[in-house]
Amino acid sequence: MSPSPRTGGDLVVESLSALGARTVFGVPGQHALGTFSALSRSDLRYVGLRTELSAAFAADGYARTTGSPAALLVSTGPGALISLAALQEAAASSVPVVTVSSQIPRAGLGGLRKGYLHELRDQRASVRDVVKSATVVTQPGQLPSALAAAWETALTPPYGPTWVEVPQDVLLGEAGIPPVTDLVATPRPPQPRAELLDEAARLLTGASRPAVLAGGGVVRSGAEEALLELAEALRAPVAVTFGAKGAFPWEHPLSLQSWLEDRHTTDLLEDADVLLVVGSGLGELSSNYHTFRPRGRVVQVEADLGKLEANHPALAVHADARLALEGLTARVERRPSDGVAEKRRAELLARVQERLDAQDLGAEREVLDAVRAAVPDETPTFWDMTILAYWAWSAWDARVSGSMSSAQGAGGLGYGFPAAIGAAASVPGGRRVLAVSGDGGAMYGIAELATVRQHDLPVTWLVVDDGGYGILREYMTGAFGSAFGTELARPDFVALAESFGVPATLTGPESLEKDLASAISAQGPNVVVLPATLRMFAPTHLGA
Ligand SMILES: Cc1ncc(C[n+]2csc(CCOP(=O)(O)OP(=O)(O)O)c2C)c(N)n1
Ligand SMILES: [Mg+2]
Repeated sequence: MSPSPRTGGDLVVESLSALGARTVFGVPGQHALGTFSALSRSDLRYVGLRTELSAAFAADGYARTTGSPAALLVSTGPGALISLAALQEAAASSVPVVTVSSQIPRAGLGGLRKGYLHELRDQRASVRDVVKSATVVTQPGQLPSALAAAWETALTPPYGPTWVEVPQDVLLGEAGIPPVTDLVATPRPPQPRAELLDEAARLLTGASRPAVLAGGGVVRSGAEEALLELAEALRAPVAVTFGAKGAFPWEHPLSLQSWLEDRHTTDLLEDADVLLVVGSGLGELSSNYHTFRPRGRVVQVEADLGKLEANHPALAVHADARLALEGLTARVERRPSDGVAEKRRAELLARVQERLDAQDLGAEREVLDAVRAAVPDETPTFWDMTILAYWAWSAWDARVSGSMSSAQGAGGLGYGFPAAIGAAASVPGGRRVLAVSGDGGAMYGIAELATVRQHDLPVTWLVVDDGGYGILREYMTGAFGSAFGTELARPDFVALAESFGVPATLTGPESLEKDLASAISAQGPNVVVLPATLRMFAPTHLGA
């Protein structure tokens, strides 16, 4: 039998391999079968999820854990559209995900309304608002370069999702060119301009109360070491945003940690005479809900041009965070420690604790402490939109940079479990990962219990079951006196997980640490269900 001719689908798979992909996530569809058939002939590992929402979240989790782009395969129309809510998170959190979507045959492109199944009038227009770039490939010979460009764009700071769509007949047609091996992507991070670094260094060196707010750009660019060096040189205290957990050592004498929803932290940052904001757009969650009013000079280092000065006037440095921090470290004058910043830091953290102590939040703090005690430092953790996660945004002491990820960028429910699946699949043989979801968010990805079983992925999934959309119940009761639409019938999560062949444990606040630790040290996937009604700490931005 003669070997089947190589197709456009082979070009997709060969190109992704040549660019460095090892694992691809996705869901097949009729128009995409050329790619899936080629996958079966390749060395790429395929992890199929049960919805495109979960597949795109898994790609996000993979990319955050590895720092490399994740490849995602989706099909035309509904498959493409369902992935978008998850890609919005990748866009908001600057995560490199390269999506290859199928399309209807070329004969129907251009809004000809021929009525192909899955047809959209203009599929690319639907995705454009979400992704960094969207390309339609119309000839097989275009595929390698189109994919290399998408890979490069995804990995150019600010990282983000990119999109290449390929009509069914291109995927099924002959490749027409030799196998793709020599294909490179060369992302060019934005370089800080020397005169801006000189000026920023002059301001920081001359500051009497410098401070730093470090955002997710520090993690994405691998600038943790440069951040530490700069902070120590300036003796400047450092707060990290929820997207930058672990970017600065939590217990460092200059660490303000990440209590950004606490007015005392806002006050300290506002009081800086020069505030360096690096890798953050100062969005809602990084500015105590836009109540932050810096009184000193702001220096903002940001790779995403549109976020520069979007919230506050600043010395705007359009640059990759690592390059800028290294440039600043080389320029600033080192100052000896006079103990002042350390003292202000200690006072701040004491005030934060006092504020918490004055509220009746013992149960919440114990649950979070139990999870922290059960989870090894280097274990990646993925948090859904649930009350325990909002606690973790502020209170979780991530001990390794990038070890805490959440949907804090776009806030889409259903992130935690599938993103953890992507991270667990990021090394051959699997890597233990923790996912944390509420009962509401758990239902978004519940079908992925089949995926962790099928691929034997070592995900430990903690489900906090409070019988409803707890945060909305709390908000509505607070705002309107009663809640509506927030109470949920839900399955017996333990029995349900077991029906998928995934071992599950029903725990309680007292046994949580022990049960979670033993789940984490077990083999394969497992679920721990914690029935508990947790509350949020009081906000400090209302009335500010
Ligand atoms: C896709 C999407 N739909 C709706 C929401 C609104 N939302 C935010 S939190 C939440 C409730 C989540 O409930 P659960 O997962 O049980 O967590 P809990 O608040 O009870 O801790 C909802 C519906 C959202 N963030 N994303
Ligand atoms: Mg709930």
